[in-house]
Amino acid sequence: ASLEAGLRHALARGEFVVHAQPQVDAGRGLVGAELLLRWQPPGQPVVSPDDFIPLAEESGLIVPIGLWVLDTACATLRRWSELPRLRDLYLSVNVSARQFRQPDFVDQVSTALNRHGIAARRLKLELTESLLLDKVEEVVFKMRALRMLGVRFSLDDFGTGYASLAYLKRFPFEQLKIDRSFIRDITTDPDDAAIVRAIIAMGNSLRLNVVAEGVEDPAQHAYLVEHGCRFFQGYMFGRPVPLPQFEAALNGGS
Ligand code: G
Ligand code: G
Ligand code: MN
Ligand code: NA
Repeated sequence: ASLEAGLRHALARGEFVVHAQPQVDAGRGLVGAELLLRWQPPGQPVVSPDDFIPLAEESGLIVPIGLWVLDTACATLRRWSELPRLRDLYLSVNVSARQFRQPDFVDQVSTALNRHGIAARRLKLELTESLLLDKVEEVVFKMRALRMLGVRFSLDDFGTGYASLAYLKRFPFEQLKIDRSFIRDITTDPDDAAIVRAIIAMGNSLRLNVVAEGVEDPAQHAYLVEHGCRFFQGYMFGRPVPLPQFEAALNGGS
């Protein structure tokens, strides 16, 4: 009960913050960043999204929280558009099923884009497989409407759900993220390595940008590059850090 009460007031009190983690291209270097939400109740330890997103989903609070994240992403992109080292990057935002299922979700996204006057192609929305299993027509319809605006989609945590790659063809994704549970032991576990090679090969043949998540060391990176993976996210390239720190690190050199 206290967690829900705290969460209920957190938005009004400005207790949410976002961290940013880089995404890199094997050839071009930094191409974008994922925004990761954190809750910082005053005088208490920071709360991880794993510990409050489920409750936020259940209670419906994910809708206003998700709107805040979306607006924060668009405000950030607006600020970045003035900064030479940051203006070509995209921002990726995690979208919960409950948020995406709101009847006015498309409007919510286009309102946030317009409010800050940013190019829709800078915004990427990360969806998870579970969303794709129900009311497929409705999901495809909304994704197409947002694609037409220029917004791009990423399939997060791929491999942990039930969606097959063949099934994926039905949805207009631009990017696919291999779940980090498959990447962790890639250099020692032949089964994980085989799964990852298969995802990369099929992702590439479906012309999806394949991102490996949770890349922590050069051996994992080398293996992934060797097997045709072009995009990476993980501690090896940068941990999630508070947005001001992310911006300062990049802008310092310009
Ligand atoms: O940073 P990590 O511990 O940062 O994130 C844990 C989980 O929380 C991930 O599965 C991530 O997708 C999810 N998450 C992080 N930020 C958000 C957010 O803004 N909205 C939603 N719905 N999930 C998020
Ligand atoms: O949205 P998603 O479920 O992909 O959330 C990404 C999660 O992975 C976040 O909790 C983020 O902090 C975490 N993460 C990102 N890079 C690494 C990494 O290299 N190693 C580990 N263990 N976790 C990572
Ligand atoms: Mn994600
Ligand atoms: Na993920």
